[in-house]
Amino acid sequence: MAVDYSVYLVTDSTPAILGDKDLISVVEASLRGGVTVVQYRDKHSAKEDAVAVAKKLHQLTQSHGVPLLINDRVDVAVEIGCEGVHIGQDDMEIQQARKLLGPNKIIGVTAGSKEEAISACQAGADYLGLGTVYSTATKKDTKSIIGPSGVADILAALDAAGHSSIPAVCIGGVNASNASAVLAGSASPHKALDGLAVVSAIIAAADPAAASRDLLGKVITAKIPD
Ligand code: TZP
Ligand code: MG
Repeated sequence: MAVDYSVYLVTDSTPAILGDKDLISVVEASLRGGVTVVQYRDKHSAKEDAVAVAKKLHQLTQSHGVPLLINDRVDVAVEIGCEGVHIGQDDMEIQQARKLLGPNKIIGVTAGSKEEAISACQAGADYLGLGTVYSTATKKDTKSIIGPSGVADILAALDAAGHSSIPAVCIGGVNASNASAVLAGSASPHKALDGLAVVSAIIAAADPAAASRDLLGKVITAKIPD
């Protein structure tokens, strides 16, 4: 499956970010605005509640032809049959997730260093989430803040190690105001980012459809060769 990683929405249902809005409506609006991947990230709900939300999200994403990935919870992804998972360095081993999901599902992995990025590629990751780019109130336990230049260093190392074809997005404090600078500043000579992953820039936005459209426009502009 060819996936467009241009604008990758990661969900958050905590009141500080979602406010009093409804997550399903916000995701629906973001899909209308053009997000290209949705990751359901929910650290708190019991499995049956997470499965119920994930099923609703999957109906929506399927109707827009967009993949739905589940953060951490491989069991939820297996149960609802969505397109894959996103796992961090402290979550399930990539090989174990692959065994549970099968060969055709998407496994994304967070990497904050060259070593983590290359070893995720070697273990069979389908794409990488690089970061944390900027410190963010959305995730306070981030290990390292690497900035766009840190992302560029990882992309260059991936290219040098023969992994130039792995898709990569970056995450952490990215929004419409810094999107163009992040995309430009994180590009290495032979490998650029495929897209931007955001939580609050869309979930906390007053108009999530407009926020998604705005980000997509910036990514498309950055991808047009000079
Ligand atoms: N992983 C690294 S930073 C982050 C995650 C899930 C949160 C990013 O949130 P925001 O609101 O886009 O800064
Ligand atoms: Mg995780």
